[in-house]
Amino acid sequence: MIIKRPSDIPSSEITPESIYLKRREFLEKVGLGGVGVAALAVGSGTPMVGRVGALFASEKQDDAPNSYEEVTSYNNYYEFGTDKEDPKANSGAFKPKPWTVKVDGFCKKGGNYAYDDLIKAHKIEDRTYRLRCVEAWSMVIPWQGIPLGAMLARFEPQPSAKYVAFETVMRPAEMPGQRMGILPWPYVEGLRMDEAMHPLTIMATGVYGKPLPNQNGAPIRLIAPWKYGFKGIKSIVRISFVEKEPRTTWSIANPSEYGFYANVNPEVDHPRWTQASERRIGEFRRRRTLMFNGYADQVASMYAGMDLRKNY
Ligand SMILES: Nc1nc2c(c(=O)[nH]1)N[C@H]1C(S)=C(S)[C@@H](COP(=O)(O)O)O[C@H]1N2
Ligand SMILES: [Mo]
Repeated sequence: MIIKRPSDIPSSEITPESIYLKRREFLEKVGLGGVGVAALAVGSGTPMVGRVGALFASEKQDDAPNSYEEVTSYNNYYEFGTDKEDPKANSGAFKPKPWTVKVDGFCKKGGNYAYDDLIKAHKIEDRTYRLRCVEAWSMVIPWQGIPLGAMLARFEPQPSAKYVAFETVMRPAEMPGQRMGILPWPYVEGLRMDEAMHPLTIMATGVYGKPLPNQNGAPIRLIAPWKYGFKGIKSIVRISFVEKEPRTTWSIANPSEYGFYANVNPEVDHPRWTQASERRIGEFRRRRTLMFNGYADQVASMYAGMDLRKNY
Protein backbone atom coordinates (compact mmCIF):
# COMPACT_ATOMS: atom_id res chain seq x y z
CA MET A 1 0.00 0.00 0.00
CA ILE A 2 1.37 3.39 -0.98
CA ILE A 3 0.76 6.08 1.61
CA LYS A 4 1.26 9.61 0.39
CA ARG A 5 3.15 11.88 2.73
CA PRO A 6 1.42 15.02 3.99
CA SER A 7 3.82 17.06 1.84
CA ASP A 8 1.98 15.69 -1.21
CA ILE A 9 -1.15 17.53 -0.14
CA PRO A 10 -1.27 20.82 -2.06
CA SER A 11 -0.95 23.79 0.26
CA SER A 12 -4.33 24.97 -1.06
CA GLU A 13 -5.90 22.28 1.15
CA ILE A 14 -4.25 23.61 4.27
CA THR A 15 -5.66 27.03 5.03
CA PRO A 16 -4.35 29.09 7.92
CA GLU A 17 -7.11 30.69 9.97
CA SER A 18 -5.98 34.21 9.06
CA ILE A 19 -6.53 33.51 5.37
CA TYR A 20 -9.96 31.97 5.72
CA LEU A 21 -11.05 34.83 7.90
CA LYS A 22 -9.70 37.37 5.36
CA ARG A 23 -11.58 35.72 2.51
CA ARG A 24 -14.74 35.81 4.54
CA GLU A 25 -14.15 39.45 5.44
CA PHE A 26 -14.06 40.26 1.73
CA LEU A 27 -17.48 38.71 1.27
CA GLU A 28 -18.90 40.64 4.21
CA LYS A 29 -17.39 43.90 2.87
CA VAL A 30 -18.99 43.57 -0.54
CA GLY A 31 -22.25 42.88 1.26
CA LEU A 32 -22.59 39.21 0.45
CA GLY A 33 -22.61 37.98 4.04
CA GLY A 34 -26.23 39.08 4.31
CA VAL A 35 -27.11 38.00 0.78
CA GLY A 36 -26.09 34.50 1.78
CA VAL A 37 -28.87 34.27 4.32
CA ALA A 38 -31.43 35.57 1.82
CA ALA A 39 -30.18 33.04 -0.71
CA LEU A 40 -31.11 30.21 1.64
CA ALA A 41 -34.69 31.41 1.78
CA VAL A 42 -35.08 32.18 -1.93
CA GLY A 43 -33.27 29.13 -3.24
CA SER A 44 -31.86 28.73 -6.73
CA GLY A 45 -33.65 29.06 -10.03
CA THR A 46 -34.48 32.78 -9.82
CA PRO A 47 -33.51 35.10 -12.72
CA MET A 48 -30.86 36.71 -10.46
CA VAL A 49 -28.73 33.57 -10.41
CA GLY A 50 -26.24 34.54 -13.10
CA ARG A 51 -25.69 38.14 -12.06
CA VAL A 52 -25.08 37.50 -8.39
CA GLY A 53 -22.90 34.52 -9.26
CA ALA A 54 -20.60 36.71 -11.32
CA LEU A 55 -19.40 38.42 -8.16
CA PHE A 56 -17.96 35.08 -7.03
CA ALA A 57 -16.33 34.25 -10.31
CA SER A 58 -12.72 35.11 -9.50
CA GLU A 59 -10.63 32.05 -8.82
CA LYS A 60 -9.32 33.44 -5.54
CA GLN A 61 -12.77 33.73 -3.97
CA ASP A 62 -13.92 30.45 -5.42
CA ASP A 63 -13.48 28.38 -2.30
CA ALA A 64 -14.08 30.98 0.40
CA PRO A 65 -15.12 29.09 3.52
CA ASN A 66 -18.72 29.25 4.65
CA SER A 67 -19.30 31.18 7.84
CA TYR A 68 -19.24 29.48 11.25
CA GLU A 69 -22.95 30.23 11.44
CA GLU A 70 -23.65 28.41 8.15
CA VAL A 71 -21.42 25.46 9.03
CA THR A 72 -23.13 24.94 12.38
CA SER A 73 -26.78 25.75 11.62
CA TYR A 74 -27.40 23.97 8.29
CA ASN A 75 -26.68 20.31 9.00
CA ASN A 76 -27.60 16.74 8.20
CA TYR A 77 -27.68 14.59 11.33
CA TYR A 78 -30.85 12.50 11.24
CA GLU A 79 -30.39 11.29 14.83
CA PHE A 80 -31.49 14.82 15.71
CA GLY A 81 -34.16 15.22 13.01
CA THR A 82 -34.43 15.46 9.24
CA ASP A 83 -34.61 19.24 8.71
CA LYS A 84 -31.36 21.19 8.29
CA GLU A 85 -32.17 23.27 11.37
CA ASP A 86 -32.99 20.24 13.56
CA PRO A 87 -29.47 19.12 14.52
CA LYS A 88 -28.61 22.48 16.07
CA ALA A 89 -32.01 22.85 17.71
CA ASN A 90 -32.20 19.29 19.11
CA SER A 91 -28.64 18.36 20.06
CA GLY A 92 -28.23 20.55 23.14
CA ALA A 93 -28.67 17.65 25.59
CA PHE A 94 -26.14 15.41 23.83
CA LYS A 95 -23.00 14.75 25.91
CA PRO A 96 -19.83 14.31 23.83
CA LYS A 97 -17.70 13.83 26.97
CA PRO A 98 -16.57 11.47 28.34
CA TRP A 99 -16.15 9.50 25.09
CA THR A 100 -14.77 6.05 24.32
CA VAL A 101 -14.15 4.43 20.94
CA LYS A 102 -14.11 0.65 20.65
CA VAL A 103 -11.57 -0.70 18.16
CA ASP A 104 -11.97 -4.32 17.03
CA GLY A 105 -11.63 -6.77 14.15
CA PHE A 106 -8.42 -7.62 12.27
CA CYS A 107 -5.84 -5.60 14.19
CA LYS A 108 -3.29 -6.26 16.91
CA LYS A 109 -4.06 -3.31 19.18
CA GLY A 110 -7.83 -3.38 19.54
CA GLY A 111 -9.60 -2.29 22.69
CA ASN A 112 -11.42 0.63 24.22
CA TYR A 113 -9.71 3.97 23.67
CA ALA A 114 -10.65 7.05 25.67
CA TYR A 115 -11.02 10.15 23.47
CA ASP A 116 -7.92 11.95 24.82
CA ASP A 117 -5.77 8.88 24.31
CA LEU A 118 -7.16 8.33 20.82
CA ILE A 119 -6.10 11.73 19.53
CA LYS A 120 -3.13 12.65 21.70
CA ALA A 121 -0.49 10.94 19.58
CA HIS A 122 -1.29 13.01 16.52
CA LYS A 123 -0.73 16.57 15.49
CA ILE A 124 -3.93 18.56 15.12
CA GLU A 125 -4.09 19.82 11.53
CA ASP A 126 -6.08 22.52 9.81
CA ARG A 127 -7.81 21.43 6.61
CA THR A 128 -10.29 23.45 4.62
CA TYR A 129 -12.33 21.02 2.52
CA ARG A 130 -15.31 21.21 0.21
CA LEU A 131 -18.25 19.15 1.50
CA ARG A 132 -20.70 18.04 -1.21
CA CYS A 133 -24.02 16.66 -0.03
CA VAL A 134 -25.85 14.18 -2.23
CA GLU A 135 -28.78 16.61 -2.10
CA ALA A 136 -26.72 18.90 -4.37
CA TRP A 137 -25.70 21.63 -1.94
CA SER A 138 -22.14 22.23 -0.85
CA MET A 139 -20.08 24.10 1.74
CA VAL A 140 -16.43 24.86 2.35
CA ILE A 141 -15.45 24.02 5.92
CA PRO A 142 -12.23 24.65 7.88
CA TRP A 143 -11.81 21.48 9.94
CA GLN A 144 -9.31 20.59 12.61
CA GLY A 145 -8.58 16.97 13.21
CA ILE A 146 -6.11 14.20 12.76
CA PRO A 147 -5.16 12.06 9.79
CA LEU A 148 -7.22 8.87 9.94
CA GLY A 149 -4.26 6.91 8.56
CA ALA A 150 -2.07 7.83 11.51
CA MET A 151 -4.79 6.82 13.95
CA LEU A 152 -5.42 3.48 12.25
CA ALA A 153 -1.72 2.60 11.93
CA ARG A 154 -1.48 2.72 15.69
CA PHE A 155 -3.99 -0.15 15.97
CA GLU A 156 -1.71 -2.29 13.76
CA PRO A 157 -4.16 -3.59 11.14
CA GLN A 158 -3.55 -7.14 9.92
CA PRO A 159 -3.46 -8.26 6.26
CA SER A 160 -7.06 -9.53 6.43
CA ALA A 161 -8.24 -5.98 7.14
CA LYS A 162 -9.49 -4.91 3.70
CA TYR A 163 -12.05 -2.36 4.90
CA VAL A 164 -12.73 -0.19 7.94
CA ALA A 165 -16.25 0.03 9.36
CA PHE A 166 -17.50 2.88 11.55
CA GLU A 167 -20.48 3.17 13.87
CA THR A 168 -22.27 6.18 15.39
CA VAL A 169 -23.25 6.21 19.05
CA MET A 170 -26.66 4.78 19.98
CA ARG A 171 -28.34 7.07 22.53
CA PRO A 172 -32.09 7.28 21.94
CA ALA A 173 -32.54 9.22 25.19
CA GLU A 174 -30.40 12.07 23.81
CA MET A 175 -31.14 11.58 20.11
CA PRO A 176 -34.82 12.03 19.26
CA GLY A 177 -34.36 10.70 15.71
CA GLN A 178 -33.26 7.34 17.11
CA ARG A 179 -36.64 7.00 18.83
CA MET A 180 -38.20 6.97 15.35
CA GLY A 181 -37.66 4.68 12.39
CA ILE A 182 -36.22 7.34 10.07
CA LEU A 183 -33.15 5.19 9.33
CA PRO A 184 -31.94 1.83 10.65
CA TRP A 185 -29.85 2.71 13.73
CA PRO A 186 -27.04 2.97 14.56
CA TYR A 187 -25.75 4.90 11.54
CA VAL A 188 -22.92 2.87 9.98
CA GLU A 189 -20.35 3.68 7.30
CA GLY A 190 -17.15 2.29 5.87
CA LEU A 191 -14.12 2.85 3.68
CA ARG A 192 -11.82 0.57 1.74
CA MET A 193 -8.44 0.33 3.49
CA ASP A 194 -6.59 2.48 0.91
CA GLU A 195 -9.30 5.17 1.16
CA ALA A 196 -9.04 5.12 4.94
CA MET A 197 -5.24 5.46 4.81
CA HIS A 198 -5.31 8.23 2.18
CA PRO A 199 -3.73 11.46 3.49
CA LEU A 200 -6.83 13.51 2.61
CA THR A 201 -8.97 11.43 4.98
CA ILE A 202 -9.29 12.87 8.47
CA MET A 203 -11.06 12.36 11.74
CA ALA A 204 -12.34 15.83 12.50
CA THR A 205 -12.39 17.01 16.10
CA GLY A 206 -13.05 20.70 15.53
CA VAL A 207 -14.29 23.36 13.15
CA TYR A 208 -13.11 26.99 12.82
CA GLY A 209 -10.64 26.31 15.63
CA LYS A 210 -13.39 25.37 18.11
CA PRO A 211 -14.33 21.91 19.37
CA LEU A 212 -16.79 20.17 17.06
CA PRO A 213 -20.34 21.30 17.94
CA ASN A 214 -22.80 18.47 18.63
CA GLN A 215 -24.66 19.11 15.37
CA ASN A 216 -21.44 18.60 13.37
CA GLY A 217 -20.68 15.24 14.97
CA ALA A 218 -18.96 15.83 18.31
CA PRO A 219 -16.56 14.71 19.50
CA ILE A 220 -15.13 12.91 16.47
CA ARG A 221 -16.37 12.37 12.91
CA LEU A 222 -15.05 11.18 9.55
CA ILE A 223 -14.22 13.41 6.56
CA ALA A 224 -13.30 11.97 3.13
CA PRO A 225 -13.67 15.11 0.99
CA TRP A 226 -13.91 13.44 -2.45
CA LYS A 227 -17.03 11.54 -1.36
CA TYR A 228 -20.63 12.61 -0.84
CA GLY A 229 -21.31 14.02 2.61
CA PHE A 230 -23.13 10.95 3.94
CA LYS A 231 -19.83 9.03 4.11
CA GLY A 232 -18.78 11.50 6.83
CA ILE A 233 -20.22 9.55 9.75
CA LYS A 234 -20.60 11.53 12.97
CA SER A 235 -20.04 10.84 16.69
CA ILE A 236 -18.09 7.63 16.09
CA VAL A 237 -17.94 5.02 18.89
CA ARG A 238 -16.65 2.00 16.99
CA ILE A 239 -13.94 1.33 14.41
CA SER A 240 -13.75 -2.23 13.05
CA PHE A 241 -11.18 -3.74 10.71
CA VAL A 242 -13.09 -6.14 8.47
CA GLU A 243 -12.48 -8.43 5.52
CA LYS A 244 -15.64 -7.76 3.51
CA GLU A 245 -17.20 -4.53 2.26
CA PRO A 246 -19.20 -3.30 5.27
CA ARG A 247 -22.87 -2.35 5.11
CA THR A 248 -23.54 1.38 5.06
CA THR A 249 -26.67 3.14 6.30
CA TRP A 250 -27.85 4.84 3.12
CA SER A 251 -27.33 1.77 0.94
CA ILE A 252 -29.24 -0.32 3.50
CA ALA A 253 -32.06 2.24 3.55
CA ASN A 254 -32.19 2.66 -0.24
CA PRO A 255 -29.84 0.38 -2.22
CA SER A 256 -31.07 1.58 -5.61
CA GLU A 257 -30.05 5.17 -4.82
CA TYR A 258 -26.89 4.93 -2.70
CA GLY A 259 -23.78 2.81 -3.15
CA PHE A 260 -20.75 2.00 -1.04
CA TYR A 261 -18.21 4.20 -2.82
CA ALA A 262 -20.25 7.42 -3.06
CA ASN A 263 -17.45 9.23 -4.88
CA VAL A 264 -18.63 12.63 -6.07
CA ASN A 265 -19.28 12.12 -9.79
CA PRO A 266 -21.04 14.70 -11.98
CA GLU A 267 -21.52 12.03 -14.67
CA VAL A 268 -23.63 9.69 -12.55
CA ASP A 269 -27.02 11.14 -11.71
CA HIS A 270 -28.87 10.28 -8.55
CA PRO A 271 -32.07 8.49 -9.69
CA ARG A 272 -34.14 11.48 -8.59
CA TRP A 273 -31.91 14.43 -9.50
CA THR A 274 -28.82 15.51 -11.40
CA GLN A 275 -25.42 15.38 -9.73
CA ALA A 276 -23.82 17.58 -12.41
CA SER A 277 -24.25 20.82 -10.48
CA GLU A 278 -24.53 22.07 -6.93
CA ARG A 279 -25.43 25.17 -4.96
CA ARG A 280 -22.90 26.48 -2.49
CA ILE A 281 -24.74 27.50 0.67
CA GLY A 282 -24.81 31.32 0.66
CA GLU A 283 -24.88 31.65 -3.13
CA PHE A 284 -27.65 31.96 -5.71
CA ARG A 285 -25.94 30.48 -8.72
CA ARG A 286 -25.30 26.81 -9.31
CA ARG A 287 -21.73 25.60 -9.73
CA ARG A 288 -20.61 22.78 -11.94
CA THR A 289 -19.81 19.78 -9.75
CA LEU A 290 -16.23 18.58 -10.10
CA MET A 291 -15.16 14.95 -10.48
CA PHE A 292 -14.20 13.58 -7.05
CA ASN A 293 -15.35 16.96 -5.68
CA GLY A 294 -12.21 18.57 -7.13
CA TYR A 295 -9.78 16.09 -5.55
CA ALA A 296 -9.29 13.91 -8.66
CA ASP A 297 -5.53 14.52 -8.90
CA GLN A 298 -5.10 13.06 -5.45
CA VAL A 299 -7.60 10.18 -5.45
CA ALA A 300 -8.48 9.05 -8.99
CA SER A 301 -5.66 6.49 -9.10
CA MET A 302 -7.34 4.50 -6.31
CA TYR A 303 -10.20 3.72 -8.71
CA ALA A 304 -8.19 2.96 -11.85
CA GLY A 305 -9.86 0.13 -13.77
CA MET A 306 -13.12 0.37 -11.83
CA ASP A 307 -16.39 1.13 -13.60
CA LEU A 308 -17.50 4.23 -11.70
CA ARG A 309 -21.02 4.04 -13.13
CA LYS A 310 -21.47 0.66 -11.50
CA ASN A 311 -19.43 1.39 -8.40
CA TYR A 312 -21.18 4.60 -7.36
N1 LIG B 1 -24.45 9.68 12.29
C1 LIG B 1 -24.72 10.44 11.22
N2 LIG B 1 -23.70 10.92 10.47
C2 LIG B 1 -23.96 11.69 9.38
C3 LIG B 1 -25.30 11.96 8.99
C4 LIG B 1 -26.36 11.45 9.81
O1 LIG B 1 -27.57 11.66 9.55
N3 LIG B 1 -26.03 10.70 10.91
N4 LIG B 1 -25.53 12.73 7.85
C5 LIG B 1 -24.47 12.73 6.83
C6 LIG B 1 -24.72 13.66 5.73
S1 LIG B 1 -25.93 13.21 4.63
C7 LIG B 1 -23.96 14.79 5.53
S2 LIG B 1 -24.17 15.77 4.16
C8 LIG B 1 -22.94 15.21 6.54
C9 LIG B 1 -23.20 16.66 6.97
O2 LIG B 1 -22.19 17.13 7.82
P1 LIG B 1 -22.32 18.60 8.48
O3 LIG B 1 -23.69 18.71 9.07
O4 LIG B 1 -21.23 18.70 9.49
O5 LIG B 1 -22.14 19.58 7.35
O6 LIG B 1 -22.93 14.38 7.68
C10 LIG B 1 -23.09 12.98 7.44
N5 LIG B 1 -22.92 12.22 8.65
MO1 LIG C 1 -25.58 14.54 2.71
